[in-house]
Amino acid sequence: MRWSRFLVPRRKENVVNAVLLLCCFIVVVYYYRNVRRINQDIDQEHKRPQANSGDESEDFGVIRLAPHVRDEFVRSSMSHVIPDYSQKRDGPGEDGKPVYLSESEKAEGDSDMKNWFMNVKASDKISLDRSLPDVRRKECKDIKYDLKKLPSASVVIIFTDEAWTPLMRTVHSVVNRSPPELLKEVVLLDDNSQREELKGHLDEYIKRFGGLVKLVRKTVRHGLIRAKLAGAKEATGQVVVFLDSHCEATAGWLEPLVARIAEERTAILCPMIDSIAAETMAYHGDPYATAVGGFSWALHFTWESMPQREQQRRKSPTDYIRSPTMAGGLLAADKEYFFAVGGYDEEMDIWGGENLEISFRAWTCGGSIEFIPCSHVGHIFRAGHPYNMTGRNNNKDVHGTNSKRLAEVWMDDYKRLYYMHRSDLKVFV
Ligand SMILES: [Mn+2]
Repeated sequence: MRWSRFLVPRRKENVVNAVLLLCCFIVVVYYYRNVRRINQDIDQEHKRPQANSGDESEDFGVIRLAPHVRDEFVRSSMSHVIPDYSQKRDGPGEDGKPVYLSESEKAEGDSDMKNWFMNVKASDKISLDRSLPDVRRKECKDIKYDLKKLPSASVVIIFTDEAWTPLMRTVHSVVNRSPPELLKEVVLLDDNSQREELKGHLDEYIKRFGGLVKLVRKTVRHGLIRAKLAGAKEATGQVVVFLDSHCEATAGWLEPLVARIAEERTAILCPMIDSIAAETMAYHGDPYATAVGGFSWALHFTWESMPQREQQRRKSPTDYIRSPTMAGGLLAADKEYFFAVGGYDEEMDIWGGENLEISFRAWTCGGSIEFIPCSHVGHIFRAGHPYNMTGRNNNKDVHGTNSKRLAEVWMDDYKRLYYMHRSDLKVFV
């Protein structure tokens, strides 16, 4: 009976004691509930990524959490459900199959090919979560990564007036197929899009990712190159990965990229770029990597066969491939290193030439360009550009003027070979 006087306090100090005890009790219960839930989430995501409903995050902020635990909270408030790809999926375009339009839909598809250089109508029929073939070689699938020891990555996707489904399928594929331990965030950078559905609707839509997908808007057109720099500055992961806004990431795409950067931080990496047909959205990947990037003296990208010395240096088909240049915009780099070498040239306008420029820059500054054969990302190859490609001062030849900058900065006397092709650019500054 002696302890019961604490429960039924008669004296003022005992009331205070009881209140303090109660407070301690509440704090302990809250803490226990949170830690247990975080552990459950982590367990669940290790087994099979499964999102929780978004209504459990009301305790967030009560307790100070380490950053990695806070990231888990972001994920636990995600209402987007990551599909279980071990189950067979039915529907148009599943498993990367082509979509053929019916007679009545064909006219719309044809006009999409003229306006968008891709069949948006076909893309719209396909699930944003569609399954894809795993085109990696067996040796790639056998590699085990210690995810806890690898650096985290921010995936930066630049878009300007991109069609909705290709853009969102890019985002879905990254969220669905990146290990939660490695994917710090997706940064969507809107380079001054004008289309209505990319405004408020997009803000609403990405709420399903519970903060994992961040949207940054630019209200003045930056052009791809400056927009990428702006997007990379927003990234908080150790590794920054750029993807185009019409890609699909496949199983195991991210692990080999961050693993190679953990090993060699001065390497700038490209995944294998598989093709997604612009007309049917059919996915086609090649597990055998045999080419490296080159360039012509007009400073256009070319494919070259892998030199013999590189073939001899590589011990396994999973080894990285050193390449003089890279094809386009899909790359992964250590963020600090990327900015230490100056990033992209911010005076380059809109698009074009930056892929060769970053290649010359990397090799000249003691880094390297490497292709990673175990990382596969699909890309819709279009026959043209569906958006405005005019640079500053009404410049209609941004590829030419960008390449001129590359020649002047990095090519010393060899720049004369570029001017042999582009004597028209020689006199201008
Ligand atoms: Mn592209």
